[in-house]
Amino acid sequence: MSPPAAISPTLATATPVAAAKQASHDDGAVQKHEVSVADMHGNWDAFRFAPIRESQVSRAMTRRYFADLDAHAESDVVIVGAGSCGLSTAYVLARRRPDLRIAIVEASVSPGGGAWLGGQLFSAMVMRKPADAFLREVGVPYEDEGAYVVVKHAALFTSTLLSKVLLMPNVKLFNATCVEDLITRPGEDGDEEGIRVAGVVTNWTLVSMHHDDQSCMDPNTINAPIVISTTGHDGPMGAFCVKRLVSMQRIEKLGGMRGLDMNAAEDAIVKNTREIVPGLIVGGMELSEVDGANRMGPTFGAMALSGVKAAEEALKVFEL
Ligand code: 48N
Repeated sequence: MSPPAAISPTLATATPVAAAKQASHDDGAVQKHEVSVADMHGNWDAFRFAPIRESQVSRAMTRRYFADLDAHAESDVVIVGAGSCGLSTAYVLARRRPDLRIAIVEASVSPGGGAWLGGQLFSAMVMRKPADAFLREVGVPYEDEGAYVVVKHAALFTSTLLSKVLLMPNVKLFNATCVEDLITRPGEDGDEEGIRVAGVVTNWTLVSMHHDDQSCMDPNTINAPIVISTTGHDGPMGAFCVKRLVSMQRIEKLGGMRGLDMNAAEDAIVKNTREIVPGLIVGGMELSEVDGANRMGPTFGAMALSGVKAAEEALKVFEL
């Protein structure tokens, strides 16, 4: 049985409001008039959406997703974790090098990590100067308090940054997707100890969470010469890549995040954002787990500027 002809909605089958609003011009050709919300006011009785077939929706989603998955199977950079540091990294990298193909792999359905609230469920977000420079670059409004600035809601920072990153044509966010291992290659002259990182191993997060209670569910991969890991401090998913380096004995042990000291913590994390092993750059709070840096608590300037630094470390590789 031949599949039903796909219904291609035309303006004629669109809402009568739209049809009625078709403008015409001198040569009699019908010019499509985009329906405005105002056109709908008072016309709800006649309101109808353009008809669609469910398969059109399915294909609209799957064609795009699998085209992205195919394109990003070979990426220039993979950023693991779309928290404030990972998103800041992506923003800087994608703007500086629009030719680079950047994949962001985020385990949660909702990117943004810990940056949707300022601290202890309070909404305002504090950033110490000079991180206000990053806010101005991204276009996030803030209140200037002298040595620090306050974004009235952390979600304003995260949603603005996220929307800018998602609009960049060379960036693809794979959310609800977990990095569950690293692709590695022998180090210089075949040194198995000195492995370099060459990409990531991924799976749907819901799958990664159930490896122990389901039969084997093998992963997928993304090859990339540079991986930037910003998976946050230790937790169920946090500090993933550096913990994996320890479990594969590529680094001896983790320093473990120290107690809260805002001044010490933020300077250290920005200054020490770096390539931990060839092919793997670590930034944000994941770095505190490597170096034993202090935590800074509810201030986010170091996350943004660690992202700036991580992007610059990656650019060094591509500008060699
Ligand atoms: O927000 P986080 O946890 O990490 P950062 O480093 O971007 O920002 C840290 C910041 O929110 C703080 O912790 C603040 C400053 N507090 C400090 C303090 O003293 O308490 O984002 C990490 C993201 C999350 O969205 C995770 O879901 C994701 O990484 N993630 C992963 N994504 C993919 N694969 C994984 N294996 C993985 N692990 C974590």
